[in-house]
Amino acid sequence: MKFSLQANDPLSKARAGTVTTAHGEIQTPIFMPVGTAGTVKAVHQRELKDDIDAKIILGNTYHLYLRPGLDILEKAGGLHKFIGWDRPILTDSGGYQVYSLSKVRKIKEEGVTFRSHIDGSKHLFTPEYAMDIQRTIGADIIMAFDECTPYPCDYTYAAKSIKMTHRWLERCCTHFDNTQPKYGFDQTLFPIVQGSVYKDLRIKSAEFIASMGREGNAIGGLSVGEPAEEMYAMTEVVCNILPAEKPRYLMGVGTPINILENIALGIDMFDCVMPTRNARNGMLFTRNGIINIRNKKWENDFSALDAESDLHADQVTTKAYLRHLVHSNEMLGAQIATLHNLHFYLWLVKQAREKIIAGEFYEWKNKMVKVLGNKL
Ligand code: PRF
Repeated sequence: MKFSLQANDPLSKARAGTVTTAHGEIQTPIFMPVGTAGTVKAVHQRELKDDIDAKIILGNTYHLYLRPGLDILEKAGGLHKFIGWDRPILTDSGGYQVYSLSKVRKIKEEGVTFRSHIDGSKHLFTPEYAMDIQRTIGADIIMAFDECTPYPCDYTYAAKSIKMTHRWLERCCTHFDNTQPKYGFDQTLFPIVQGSVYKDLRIKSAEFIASMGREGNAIGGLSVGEPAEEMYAMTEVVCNILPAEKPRYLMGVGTPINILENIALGIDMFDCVMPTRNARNGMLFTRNGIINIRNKKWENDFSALDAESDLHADQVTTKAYLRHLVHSNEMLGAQIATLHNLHFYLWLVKQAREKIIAGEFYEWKNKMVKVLGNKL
């Protein structure tokens, strides 16, 4: 993997860069649609490519390991081949998903024991196994096995937790560096900063993560219920420590406003289920604010979702029709709403990049933050 910087915004810490992987280039800042179980829910791979030009998607170790399982992924020749996607993929390590989804779990030094949310079967994820699984899935960028602390989290627990996450990281790095990719292309491992909302713990963790000298770095444990101002304060502290010449990935963030504010603090990569999950409930993100398309107010609105959008579905779908589809729980409603939201998120980060290159990011960001919070 390679990372190069094209521009720095003069009035903020925002940057425009390029990540180069074996499956192609990603211009940053970037948003990565979440494709948990080998599918970005309700969107076909051809639409991801041709309609919204997604440059990289995310997969989840936890889900893919449980179903379809490692045998099938390996027989397929890895996740790219299995799903028919030849652009970059990033996989999360399973750490976070085990905490948020599985039934029973025990966190020990060795790893995490959990029961599958699908059939109740018992499993153990260790840092080494998380590397092996991600080698088998075959993503371009794989994540370290960490503990994402909940919010709120007392200081003593958070302090103990980062120590374990750091020991786990050393095990991840050793094992990753002693194993080979399975499908003939390079993979890279990103470590994850933790430390809850405590500045001194975040500093300690960021210094440790930076010292590992990996090709990119991530920030976890945020957007777990804390006020946005606390998230920004932590991102700022951590970005001051993580090396500028490597990409910075903020995990699981966030709203369009969160994304813009974190770009201003030096973040390059984002993922979040918000545009896909909320689409399925009728929440649409637009350049003028948020719409709930289920609202009666759209019942007789026969105007296009967005006549000026370059997304075909935005031009040809009326608000009244999408309201009807979502209201009736029609599958096409989820498809159109998801495509719309992902297109908007990708438009937003692309605009951000253009503004950074033009030296106009800061002012544009402040203007956008004002309108994006509107409820239409
Ligand atoms: N760790 C991992 N994945 C994550 C997170 C984390 O802390 C978060 C937190 N927002 C989202 N996804 N491994």
